[in-house]
Amino acid sequence: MRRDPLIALRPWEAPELTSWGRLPMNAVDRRDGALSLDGSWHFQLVPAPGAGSGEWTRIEVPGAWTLQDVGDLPQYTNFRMPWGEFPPASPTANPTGVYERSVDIPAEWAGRRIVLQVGAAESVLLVHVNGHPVGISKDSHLAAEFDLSDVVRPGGTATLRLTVIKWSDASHIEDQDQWWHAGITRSVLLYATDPLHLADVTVRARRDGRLRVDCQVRNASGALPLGWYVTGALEGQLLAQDAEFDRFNAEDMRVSDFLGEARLRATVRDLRPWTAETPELYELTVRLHRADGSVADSSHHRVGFRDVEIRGRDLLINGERVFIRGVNRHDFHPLTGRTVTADDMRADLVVMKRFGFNAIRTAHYPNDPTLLDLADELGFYVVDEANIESHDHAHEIADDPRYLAAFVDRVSRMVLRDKNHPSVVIWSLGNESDYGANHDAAAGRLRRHDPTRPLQYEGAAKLDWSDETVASDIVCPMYAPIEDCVAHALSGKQTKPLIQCEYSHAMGNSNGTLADHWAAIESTPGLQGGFIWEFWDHGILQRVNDGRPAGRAGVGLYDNGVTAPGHRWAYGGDFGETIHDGAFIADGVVFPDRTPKPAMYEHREIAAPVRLTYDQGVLLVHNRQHFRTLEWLAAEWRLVRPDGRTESAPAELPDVLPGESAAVPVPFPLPNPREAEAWLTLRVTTAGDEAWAPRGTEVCLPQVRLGGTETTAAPAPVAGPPAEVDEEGLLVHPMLASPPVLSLWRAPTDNDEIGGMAARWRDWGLDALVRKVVGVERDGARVTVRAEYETGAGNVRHEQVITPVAGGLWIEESAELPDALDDVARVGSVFETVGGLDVLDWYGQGPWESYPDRSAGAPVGHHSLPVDELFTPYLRPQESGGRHGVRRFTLSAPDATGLAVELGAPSQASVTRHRAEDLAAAAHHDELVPRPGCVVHLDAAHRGLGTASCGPDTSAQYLIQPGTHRWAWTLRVL
Ligand code: IPT
Repeated sequence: MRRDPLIALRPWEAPELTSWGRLPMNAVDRRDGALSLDGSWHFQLVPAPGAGSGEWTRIEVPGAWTLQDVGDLPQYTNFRMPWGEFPPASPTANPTGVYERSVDIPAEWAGRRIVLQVGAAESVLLVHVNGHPVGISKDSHLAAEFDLSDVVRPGGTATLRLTVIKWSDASHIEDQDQWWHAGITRSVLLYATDPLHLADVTVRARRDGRLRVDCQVRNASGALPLGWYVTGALEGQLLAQDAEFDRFNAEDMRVSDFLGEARLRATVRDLRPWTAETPELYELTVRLHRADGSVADSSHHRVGFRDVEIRGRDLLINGERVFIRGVNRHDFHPLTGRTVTADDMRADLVVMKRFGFNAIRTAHYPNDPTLLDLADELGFYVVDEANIESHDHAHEIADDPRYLAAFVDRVSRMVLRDKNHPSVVIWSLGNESDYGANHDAAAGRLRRHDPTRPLQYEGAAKLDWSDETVASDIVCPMYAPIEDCVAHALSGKQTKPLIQCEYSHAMGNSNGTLADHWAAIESTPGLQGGFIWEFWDHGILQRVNDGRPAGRAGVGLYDNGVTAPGHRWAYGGDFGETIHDGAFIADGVVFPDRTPKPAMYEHREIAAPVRLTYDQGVLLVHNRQHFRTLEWLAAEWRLVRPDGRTESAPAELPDVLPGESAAVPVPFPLPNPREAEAWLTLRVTTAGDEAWAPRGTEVCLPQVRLGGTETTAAPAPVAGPPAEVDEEGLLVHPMLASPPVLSLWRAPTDNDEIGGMAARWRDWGLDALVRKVVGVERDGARVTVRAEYETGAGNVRHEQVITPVAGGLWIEESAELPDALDDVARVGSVFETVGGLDVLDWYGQGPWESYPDRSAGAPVGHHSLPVDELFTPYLRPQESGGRHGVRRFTLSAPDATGLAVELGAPSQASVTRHRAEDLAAAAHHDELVPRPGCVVHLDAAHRGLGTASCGPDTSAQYLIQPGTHRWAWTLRVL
C-alpha cells in the first residue's frame, strides 16, 4: 500500500501542526446553493491511525461514532484525562474512523472554486479526495474548509475520504468536563463560488446607526481583475432612510495582487437598537460585482445595531449597566451527543428565555454556529468561548511553545467566524487552562483583530481580581462565595466588572442561595451577575439490557425527565468505563430531555421583569428590565387566603419605564390585620406572541403578603378516648402504615455527598437511627411518649404529646439535639400512610419543589398534584420533592377518603413514594420501586441545599442548630 503522506506526518502528535491545506476561517454566509453531504457514509473503525483496513459498515453524518454502535463507547471524565500520556502524546490504542462516500460534482460548477466544509471533527481530521491528500484540521468545534477545485472534476464523481483520529495532542487542550466522543459531529457541505469571491465580511453596527462593512475580496486565480466593486443593501424600511453606501472599485483602493479590501459605510436613522430584550435585526446583503455589474458573489447577514463597552467597573450594553442572568451551555443532546439541530438549539433557547435567562456562555468551545443566529434572533448576550481547556496539564501547556499556534489559532478562528453576531458581547480565551504566554499571544491577536468587544479569561482574572494587566477585562470567577464578591466590590480596589463565569452549580437537587446571590448583586454596585453552571444534565439515553446508547432510535423514549421502561439516563461509569467521574456530568438546570428542574422556577422569579413590593399600605409595581416598558405583558391579580378561597381580578400594568416603579391600588379590600394571612399574587403572562412564547405564556408570579398572621393556634382538646399507642409508644392509626418517628436525615443530595456532609451523617448514624422508648405517660386523654435516639454525637431526646382534638389528634413534638450534632439534614417527623392515597392538596409554597434556601420561585397558594408528580427524578436518586412553607395538606384517595394534616407553623414537608434509604441505595431511577403508601416528612427544620458539589455550601442561616426544636401538627381522617 502506498504510504499516506498525511499519516506519515503523524499529525496527532504534533501540536505545532494545527492545520494543513485549510482555508482561512471567515464569516461569509455559504448556506445558499450548497450541496449537503449529510446522511449515510461508508465507515470503518480501525484501532490506530494508519492501521490496516477494517470492516466497512455505514454511519450517519453528522453524528459521533460513539453513539452509533460501532464498538467505541462514550466515556465521561471531568478534568482528568482518560489516559496517562503526557502532552503532546496520546495513546497508541487510538480509535480512528475512516468515512468514505462518492459525490457527483455538478457539471455547472465548471470553472468555479469548489470548497468542502466539514462542520466539526473530533479531534484530528485528514481529508483525501480521489486519493489526493487535501488537508488536515484540528479544533473539534470549528469548521474546516478545503479548496477542492484542483482535485475534482465538475460533471464527474469524486470520492471523499475523511479520516478522523480520536486522540491527539489536541485532546490535551480539549479536556472539558463532558463526555468524550469522536467522529464528525456537524454537517458536511460542498459549495462552489466564482473564482472572484468574498473571502470575508466584517460588520460593525453601532447603536447610533453607524454601519461599517469591511469586505475582503480574492480571486482564486491570483490577481484581482480590474473594475470589481462591492455593494451592500440593508433590507427593509431602513434602506430607504438615506443610508449612504460608499462604493469602491479596484482602482481607488489598496489592492495587492491577491487581496482586495472594500469598505461600505452607512448611517441608519430612526434605528431600533439590538439588545437581548429587543433583538431587532436588519437584513444586510453584500454583493461582489464584476466590472460589468454582474454579481460574482454575495453574502447575507443579520445585523444588530448595538454598543458594548466597559466603563469603570460596569459592562454597558447601549450605555446601560445590564444584569447578566446567564447560563453555561454545551452542545448536547441525549441521543446524538454534540450533534444538535437548529430545532434542538431553538428549543434550548426558548426554555432559557421562558425562565428569565438573558445570557449564555458557550462553555467551553464555540457552539454550533446556528446557536449564535438564534441568540441574535431571540435575544441573548453571549460570551463566546474558544475551544481551549487543558485542565489536567494546564500548567505545562499554558507556556509550552509547541502549543502556541494552537492557542492563537483557536481564539482567532472563533473570532473570524463569530464577529458579526450582535449577540456576542464578550470573547473568552477558554476555560481552566492556567495562565501563560500562550494566552497572552491569543489575547494580542484578538484585541488587534476585534477592538470592539471585551475579552475575559477566568484563569488570568483569578490571579488578582484588581490586576488590570492580565488578559481579562472582566473579573469572571468561578463559584466565588457571595461575601467575597461583595467584599471586592466594597474594597475600593475593584477595577473591572465582576461577572461570575460559573456559579450556583446545578448538580442534582441544588442551586440553594441563588436568591441570596441576586440580592447581593442587585444591591452592590460593581456586581453584575453570572452564569449558572450549567444548562444541561448530560445524561445519555441508554438501554439497560445491553448497556448501549439508544442513539437516534431513542426518539420518544423519554418524557418529563423520565425514561421509558428498560432505559435510563447514563452518566459516568455506565458504559463500563473504569476511569470516570460518575454523576458529575448531571449538573444542569434541565433534565437530559430539556424538562426544567424546579430550580428553573426559582431563577424565573429572581429574573422576573416585574416585581411587587408592599410596604405600609403602598403597593408598587417595579419594571426590572433595562430597555422595555411593560407593554408586552398582561397580568391578573390573585388573592390567596388560607381558607381555600382564591379570588382573581384583572390587572392593568402601569406604564413604567425600565428600572422604575409605580404605585398601584391594592385590588382587593385589605384583610383585617388580625385575620389570617392573605397573599397577593400577580400572574404575569405574555400579552402577544413572542418569538419564544405564544401569547398567554406565564412569565412570572411575583407575590407579596398583605398581612394577617400565620400561626395556627393549638386546637382545643376534646373529651374522648386517648390516642392508641403500642407498647413502644408508637402511634397506632388507621391511616398510617408506619407511625411518626423522629427523622434527622435525608437521602444525601449530590451537594451533601461531595461536600462531605453525608459522610458525617453516616458517621453519626443518622441514616439508621435506632429509637429507644423511654417512657409513655397518660394524663386523661393525653399521651406523652419519650424516646431516645443514639447517635455518634450524643443522644437525641424526642418527645411526642398526643392529644385528641375535634376530628383527630394534636401532636406536639420536641427534639433536643446535643451540641456536637451541629449540622443535620432535618429535624422532624416521618411516617408512612396506607396505600391508595394518590393526590396531595396543600396550602403553602408551590406548586414546585422548594427548600429553605431555594424558595423564591414558589408562591404561597392552594396547590394540588398527584403524589407521583411531587417527586423530582434527579439522575442519581436523592432527597427530592420537598415543599417549603407548607401550612396544611390533605392526602386523598379517589373516593375522597384520606387524611388531613395541619401544621402549627409553615414547615418544610414532603410526600413521596420513597423512603430516604431507598433513594440513597439507588444509583438510577430504574432501580427504584415505588412503595404503595406515601412516605411523609414534616420538618421543623430542614437544612438548605447550597451548592457544595462545586462551590460554597449553603449559608449559616440555613443550617440547623443544635438545641431544642419544637413542632406541632394535627392529624385527621377525611
Ligand atoms: C468548572 C469547570 O469549568 C466546568 O467545566 C465544570 O467542570 C464545573 O467546574 C463543575 O461542574 S472547574 C472546577 C474545578 C471549579
